[in-house]
Parts: sequence; C-alpha cells; structure tokens
Amino acid sequence: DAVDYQRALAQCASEPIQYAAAIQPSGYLLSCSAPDWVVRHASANCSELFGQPARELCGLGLGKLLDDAMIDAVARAAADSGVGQRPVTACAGNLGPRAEIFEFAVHREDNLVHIEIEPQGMRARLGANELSQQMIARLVNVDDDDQFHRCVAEQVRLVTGFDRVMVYRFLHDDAGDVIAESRVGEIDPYLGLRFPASDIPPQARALYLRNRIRVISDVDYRPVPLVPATLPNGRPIDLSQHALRSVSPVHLAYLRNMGVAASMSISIVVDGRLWGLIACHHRTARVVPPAVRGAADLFGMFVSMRIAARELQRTMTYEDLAGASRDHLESRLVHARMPSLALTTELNLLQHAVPSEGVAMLRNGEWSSTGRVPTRAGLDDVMTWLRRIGAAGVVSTADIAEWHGQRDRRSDDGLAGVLALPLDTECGDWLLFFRREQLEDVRWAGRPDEPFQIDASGLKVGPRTSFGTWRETMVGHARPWSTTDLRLAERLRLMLKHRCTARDTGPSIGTL
Ligand code: BLA
Repeated sequence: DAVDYQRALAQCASEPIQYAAAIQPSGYLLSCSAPDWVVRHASANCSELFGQPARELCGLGLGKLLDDAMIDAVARAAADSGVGQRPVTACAGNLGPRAEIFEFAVHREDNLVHIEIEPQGMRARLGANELSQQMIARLVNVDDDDQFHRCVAEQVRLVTGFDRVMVYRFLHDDAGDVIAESRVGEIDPYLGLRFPASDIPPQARALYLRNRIRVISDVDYRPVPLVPATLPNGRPIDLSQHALRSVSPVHLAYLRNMGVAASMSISIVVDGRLWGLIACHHRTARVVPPAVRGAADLFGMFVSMRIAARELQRTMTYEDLAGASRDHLESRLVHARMPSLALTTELNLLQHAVPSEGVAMLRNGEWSSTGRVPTRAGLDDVMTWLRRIGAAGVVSTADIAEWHGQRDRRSDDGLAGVLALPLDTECGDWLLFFRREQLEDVRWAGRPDEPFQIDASGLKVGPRTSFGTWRETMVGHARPWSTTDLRLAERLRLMLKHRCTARDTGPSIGTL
C-alpha cells in the first residue's frame, strides 16, 4: 500500500552509493597522500600487478611501484585535477608480471590522489579525441530532433559496440521514455517504453549530474574491496568520481532481471538538470577501454549542449509569442478609461499571454470567460481548491484529481490542467487558465503498480523481475505547465497589477 511504497522509495534513496568501499575488477586503485606520494589505500587486486598483498603496499612510497616517468605524469594530472572533478587521464605505461600496457586516470578527493589503473584495451587504436571528433562530425548537420536522437544512439553503438543503445529522456515526474534506439536485430526493442521514476533513485540521479559516465563491465563481477576500507578518521572513501566504483547490488539485480550483462550510461545534462541518459546494454560482459569512455564522455557533453541550445531556442520563441500578446494587452489597458473593466473584453489576449485552451475571470463575484472553460460547478471546484491550498500567488496543476470535486472523476468538459493567477487576493478576484485533458496511451516496461518487489521479510527492496510491456491509458492529465508558463503568468500578474489597480482606484487621469 501507499505507506510501504513510500518506505521502499525512501530505502532506495538512502543507499550511499558513492561510499561502496570497493571497485569493479576491470582495474586497480592506488590512493596516495601528496606530496609525499605514500600509498594509503590499495584495491585488494593490486597484488596481481605488484606481487604483494594490498595490505603491504600501503605505507610504501609510490616510487617502489611506478617508474619516474609515470609518477611525473601522475603528479601533473593531479595538479590539473581539482577536488571533486572527474579523473584526468595521465599516461599509459607497462606494468605487472606480463608488462602489459595500462592507462592511468587521476583525480583528487579526501586529501588523496586517486590513481585508477586500467588495461588500455586491444581495440582502442584511436584516442578519445579522434573518436569523439568522428562521432560529433556525423551529427553536426542533423537538424531534425528525432533524427538527431536516432543518430546519437547509432554513433554510440558504432563506437562502443553495445547490443542496444537508447536515448532515455526524463519526464516532469522523473519517470522516463526511450525516445530513440539503435540495436542488434536479435534483442527486444525498448523504443517507446516508459520506465518508472523508482528505477533510478534520487541520489543516483544527483551523482550522475556530477559524474557523467558509468560503466558496468560484468553484472556478475565480484567487488574488489579497498584496503583499508576507511579513511584514518573512520569515514568511508568518497568514490563519486571513480570510474571503477562498485555499483549498487540492487541495480546489478535489476540488470540481470533484464537479461543485461554489461551496461554503460552517459548523462545528458541540460540547464543544470539531468535531461536524460544515453543508456547502453550488452547481453554478454563487455569492457569499455578508457579511450572509448573518454570519447563517449566528450560526445555526451556535445549532445547535452546541442539539446540545451535547441530548448533555449524553443523557449525563446514561445516566450516571444506570449510576450507579444502581453504587450498588446498592456497597450490596450494603457489607453482604456477603466483598465480593469477593459480586461473583460480582452480575454482573448490574456489567453495567449499564458498559452492555454481557455480563460475564466472572476471579478466582484462575476465570471467571464473565453475559449474552453469548465461548467460553473467546475469553476467552483477550482475556487474550493484554491481556498483549500491557501493559494496566494500563481499556482498550477496538470492533474485533474487535485482540483476537481470528485477524485478519479474523468473530466466531463475535457479539461484537466489549471493555472490560477490572483488579480486581487483581498477581493477574491482570480484569472484561471485551462488546458485540456491529454489521454496518453503509455507502454510501461513492467507493471507500473509493481515497480519493485519487497522480500518476504518485508524489509528488503529489490528490482522488479518482469519488464514485459504493460499498457495503460493515462487519464485526467493535461500537458504540464512548465517553468516558462509560470514565469509568463508571473509577468502577466505584475503587468496587470501595475496597469489596473493603480489607476482604477485613484482619480482617473486619462479621462480628459
Ligand atoms: C541506477 N538505474 C540505474 C542506472 C540506470 C537505471 C540507467 C544507472 C546505472 C547504469 O548505467 O547502469 C535504470 N536502465 C535504467 C532504465 C533504463 C535502463 C530506466 O536501461 C531504461 C532504458 N533500481 C530499482 C529499484 C531500486 C533501484 C527498486 O529498480 C532501489 C531499491 C536502484 N538504480 C538503483 C540504484 C542505482 C540505479 C541504487 C545506482 C547504481 C550505482 O550507480 O551504484
């Protein structure tokens, strides 16, 4: 029920994923103090590279493990990397009993210099810059948004070789849709499916804003513990920016349930917000060499910037149109003898100043309206809702259940969204903008009413086991009011306050 549901969500949100105290076995970690370059922590598997147990590596000078050229490169990279920043690739060099080539990624955190050491990878003949240049070059001339997203998925699949690459976009409620996909023929398409918000808990979304790329090479890996696992003050080591960070067991189970053996995801960040992810799946284990990861990271930044530019362009056009109606309305009011009365005949301009399907105005207990508005009973419902929530400024909802008298009632006049703007709170005068109900045929990946499972003890939350398509027709919702809509409403409110109240109450100067 609802309480269990909330408790389960809280449990998912409370897992401290950046303090995993372990890494994935596709690489090694040495963490040193600086400037003395003494090893303070090592991943347990470092014994494979250096022939001594990790415990014995701690306390050694780094010079005992790496040659001078490597240490110089690491020191330079550490100087370039600020605290809390992504790893900087330092250099490659031969290490270990077979003198293989490894790559070093370096960053600072917790007063330590962290050196992640990974095999360079056989197939990485091109460096990160060349690879990302190729990927970006194939996108610059793609103008259409849908085609752009498709090309993004194709380019990432081409360069990484994952079986399925998706562009996954978050919705206003943190659920998300697969809006583009490139995949091998033999696996199920995910294109068009919706996933619930609980699949990616809030602390993970917050981390993915700061750390833009994640790879899980093999969901069946055995985590490699760090030695020692905690800092001298007893606190866990912050692995937020470690490429090798061991990931949440809940999420590993999720991927296994999906039939996925390896995954990668790249953040798409727009306007400081996680807009979406480029999500990649593979049916077998798959290592992504550092150069390919670097290319994917750069590519993700390009994709983010291009999407941000598009969104800004669209918002500006939308605001310009609405602003033109607001300006038009303002000039009418300036020239009217009684601006507040004139408002009644200018409702159509109001409707375009906050793009909506209809406007109703309540002044001195009288309703006037234009476009599509609810029946009188519906308008009364809105006023009851405003009183109930104690609305004093602009408020809005896209969910009919919030304002309609009877819960679960389908909209009888086809309207679901309302934005309310106070004209005069003392007199109870309001402007109400309406948006129609949008019936949406949603295809969920798994039952949306069972987004996870709780084990027999009732204590442990796990991922759902079935991702089979589940259809649902969403009723009672309008297109959500955006922050742009709210901004437009607020600007309209200020203009009306300035143009109507001031002159109506004082002696009318404009009547001469
Ligand atoms: C992480 N969940 C993630 C990640 C994705 C998803 C992409 C990021 C890690 C990665 O790159 O693999 C979910 N994967 C998806 C979705 C699609 C996809 C939506 O391919 C759609 C195409 N997960 C649950 C439940 C919990 C949970 C019930 O289902 C909590 C109890 C948790 N998911 C969870 C956690 C992480 C995660 C904790 C973070 C993993 C980590 O970074 O350590």
